[in-house]
Amino acid sequence: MSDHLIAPHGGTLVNLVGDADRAAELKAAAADWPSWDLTPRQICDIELLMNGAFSPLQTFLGQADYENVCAQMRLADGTIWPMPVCLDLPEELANSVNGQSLALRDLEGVILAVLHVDDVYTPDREAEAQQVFGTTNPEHPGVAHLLQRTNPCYVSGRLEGMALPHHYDFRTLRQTPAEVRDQFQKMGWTKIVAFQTRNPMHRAHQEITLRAAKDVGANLLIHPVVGLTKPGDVDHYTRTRAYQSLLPTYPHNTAALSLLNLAMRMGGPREAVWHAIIRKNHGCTHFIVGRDHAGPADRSGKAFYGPYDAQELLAKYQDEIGVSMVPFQMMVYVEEQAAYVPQDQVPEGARVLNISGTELRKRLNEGRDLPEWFTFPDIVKELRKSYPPRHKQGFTVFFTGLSGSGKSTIANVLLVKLLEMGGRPVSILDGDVVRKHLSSELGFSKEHRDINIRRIGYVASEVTKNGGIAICAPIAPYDQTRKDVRAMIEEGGGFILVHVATSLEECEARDRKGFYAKARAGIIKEFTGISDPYEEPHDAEMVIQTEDLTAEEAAQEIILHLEREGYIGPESDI
Ligand code: PPS
Repeated sequence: MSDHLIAPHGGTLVNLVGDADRAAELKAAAADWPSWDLTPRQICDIELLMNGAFSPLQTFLGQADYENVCAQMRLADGTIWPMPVCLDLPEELANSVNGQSLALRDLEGVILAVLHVDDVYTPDREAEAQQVFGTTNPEHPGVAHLLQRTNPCYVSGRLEGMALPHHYDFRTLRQTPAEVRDQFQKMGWTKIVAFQTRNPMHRAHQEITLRAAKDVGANLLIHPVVGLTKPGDVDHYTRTRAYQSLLPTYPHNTAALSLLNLAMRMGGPREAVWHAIIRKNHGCTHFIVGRDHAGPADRSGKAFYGPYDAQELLAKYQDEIGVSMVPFQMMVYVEEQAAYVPQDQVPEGARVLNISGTELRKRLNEGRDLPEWFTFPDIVKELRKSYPPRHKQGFTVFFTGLSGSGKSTIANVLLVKLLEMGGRPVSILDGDVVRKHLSSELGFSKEHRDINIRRIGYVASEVTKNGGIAICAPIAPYDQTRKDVRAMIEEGGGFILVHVATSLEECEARDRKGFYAKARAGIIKEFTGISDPYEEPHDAEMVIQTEDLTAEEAAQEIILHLEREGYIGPESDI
């Protein structure tokens, strides 16, 4: 490691991965030890502990360090450390492994490390949320994770690494801090400004990074987080391809790109201090902090932190940490000057252009133009590949309604009409048919109905994610289950809930399968509408009254709705 590079936090770059002999020894011994399958968050944390990105941490925080970090942003020895990095376990396991060695496995069961546990404690997670995030509001993603998805006990002890988690994507960009430092040394870089991001970069970001590097006379490390970010963020594959396409827009040999497998906490000011320390460990001397750094907002759009809180906090600690902050105002495009300008330097009355993240998504969805002043053509190309306009996205039409309401008939007409149009593949998941194949062992209890609907939702979400059309037609009597399925499918495309609102009287009068008579007679138990509940949806995109419409007319109404919403249209393949 070069003497010319900034020293890591705490003075030494930690490396917890032992040699091959020790790893083999541990692997053999671990066969008899208790083991824990690490969560995705814990896998990110353990990678950064093992490779030294979290130097000087040598393991997950023990109780004394944890309490000090929460209360004072310092480890027990006084070193600045703003974010708890803890191994959370269920109570029973945590208590049973005290004084023992615990094998820590990845999602496939490979042992990554061994923790020799000698510290088990039960944190006050509400207090942690308040101290670290300044709130206990579960709309804050860091708080939600802490209060809803974190196990109740934390454990610590000596951590022995065996292997870093394996990544198969963008392998040349996945460097350890030691490898990043090596690269800087080879290139003769000593002054390096780091840029942290969890979003695609557009012209405003390029302008900020260029200016920052120029202002402090440094080289640039674009250091995006590809571990865990905020739900709803653009996936890291798309972002990384976009960063790669941006790199040639910087002066030759002045900018580098490397990926950081960090699990963000979205902790605003404390997170900014943490980010700066992590970059110091990668050999960076400067760190860019813009507006709203790692700061989330609540459901109403209100930010949890002030726009420049992160800058204020890091300003207080930067000298002690030894990394200089490069603060930036939000950059906006001033039309008359045809240039990006910090928001506080916009001339009076000048016309300012900006495209928000929401507006960007909307334009991508509608296949509308993204102007040259906003971003680069290659980045638009990458975003369009992953976020095609609606008429090229997959979607699910999810029918719900009583038995005999006409769901299957309308679904089958819709299927034929969509097939006639051609283009995207269409799959139908009809209630009766699914129960023959996918759910043949299930009955009609609430538990079984929920499993059935979640299976249908899962298959539909796969079809949708891959650009196809899924038509589902189960009864789906429970509101929460329908909502869960909607959330799952909307991650990868469109979801249109169609309530076939034929009344119980009408369904019973038709009684096409003779089931209602049997249900009344008590021969069929738990029959929806008779002896089992049906929760009417209040969030349906369409309500179909079959008393007034033929199945063909109903299907046509749905086609028109899909057209209005942009899922099918003149330029669409379908
Ligand atoms: S659910 O609640 O969504 O899981 O139901 P679903 O998979 O759509 O299955 C409904 C079909 O099963 C037949 N059937 C019953 N329906 C409701 N309650 C009870 N107890 C019951 N027993 C059998 C019925 O034919 C349903 O088909 P459709 O096409 O809806 O009439």
